[in-house]
Amino acid sequence: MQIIRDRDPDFALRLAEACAASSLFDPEIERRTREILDAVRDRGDAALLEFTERFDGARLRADQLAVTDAERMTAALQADPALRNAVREVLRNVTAFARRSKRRNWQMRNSHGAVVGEKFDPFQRVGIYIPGGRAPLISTALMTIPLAKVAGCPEIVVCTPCNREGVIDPALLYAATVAGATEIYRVGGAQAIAAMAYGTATLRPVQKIFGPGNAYVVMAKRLLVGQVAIDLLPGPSEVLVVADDSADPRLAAADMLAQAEHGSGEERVWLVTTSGRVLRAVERELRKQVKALERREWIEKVLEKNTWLIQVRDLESAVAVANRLAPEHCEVHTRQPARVAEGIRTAGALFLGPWSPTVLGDYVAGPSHTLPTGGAGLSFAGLTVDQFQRRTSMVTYDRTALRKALPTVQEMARREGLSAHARSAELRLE
Ligand code: HSO
Ligand code: ZN
Repeated sequence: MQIIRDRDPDFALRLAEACAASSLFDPEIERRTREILDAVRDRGDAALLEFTERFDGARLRADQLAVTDAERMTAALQADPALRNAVREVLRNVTAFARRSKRRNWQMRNSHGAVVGEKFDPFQRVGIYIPGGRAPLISTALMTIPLAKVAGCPEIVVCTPCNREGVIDPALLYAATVAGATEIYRVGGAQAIAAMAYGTATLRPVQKIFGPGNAYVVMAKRLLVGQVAIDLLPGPSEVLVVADDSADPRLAAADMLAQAEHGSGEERVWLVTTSGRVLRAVERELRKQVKALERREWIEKVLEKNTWLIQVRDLESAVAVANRLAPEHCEVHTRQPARVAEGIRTAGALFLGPWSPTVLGDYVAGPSHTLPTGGAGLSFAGLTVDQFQRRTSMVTYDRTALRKALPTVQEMARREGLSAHARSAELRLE
């Protein structure tokens, strides 16, 4: 754990360390990811099978890459009532949120009286990556696929790694199926992203790739922009707790430990507080609570290398620190959380007050838990349904409106020396 205070002379330097993620620009990860992408582009399914054996330990044939309907059916039959209920409730909140934020076609008249507007169409074929690794991320299936469904995407491809036996967790298969996945492939990592971007004999390419992943998955998405569209760059989990002296250190610590639990070893957690007492108490609570947790070993690694407790003079400075960190999740434990939250503009998701732990956003509240990490929040926002919608602008003029536009068109065309541009408008009014 690193403790830094804004009264320390080296504060700026140490804060910069607390901000600096990121595997996003790691040259070694970039080199290895490029190798994987090139192999899949050049050798298709054969490369997928090799990487699946090397990284997931499963020996598959090409005809086993796609999950069959029978497997999906079996998974659905295995799902017990508790799982069914949980999935239903998550879908309810996620779908309601997505319906609300879905973009709708609109029109208006511009200054010439012409009709201008936008229409939104779903992407026809989208690819969603669901990480495997240390836990089957059932919730990630429910925080991505339903958005594609609400947007109206007809083809929803899911890629997720299998275990050594070639098996995908049945609860994950069930959730992905109920959520609306139309195809599921047992392929993970950067190779899955490459397959969805370039296409292989088994897996036809998609138009846009969504979903979180490890450093290689995130790198693959970054490198393939242009070949496909991507959503954002969601990597290892992060949480920042902003606290004043009214905060309960037990809750702050518990929420920090939760996000440190994912097990990539790259999770990052921060506390920024105006209170020295709260800072010391959170430090104590972290050390105490971690002892009782199942994933103690992994979490302790995060506490050791990726945890910062930051003391600042006032809430304004706390907000400034939050904006620099651009945390994936930001919890506000202060007397007036709404007012503090107003100033925070770079967080993936904000959680206000003591009753709103990040886990609610991870699982059930409604907004997608697919959020920018590693400082990407400075330029990206979390996943929303409109990212599954492709926007087209539309313009309809009539003679009267065109006549009004003509002088400006002529002036612009003359300035740019593009007389054919002017001509195309003039011709219609002769
Ligand atoms: N905290 C993750 C989402 C998640 N948590 C899935 C548990 N399961 C996003 O950063
Ligand atoms: Zn989580």
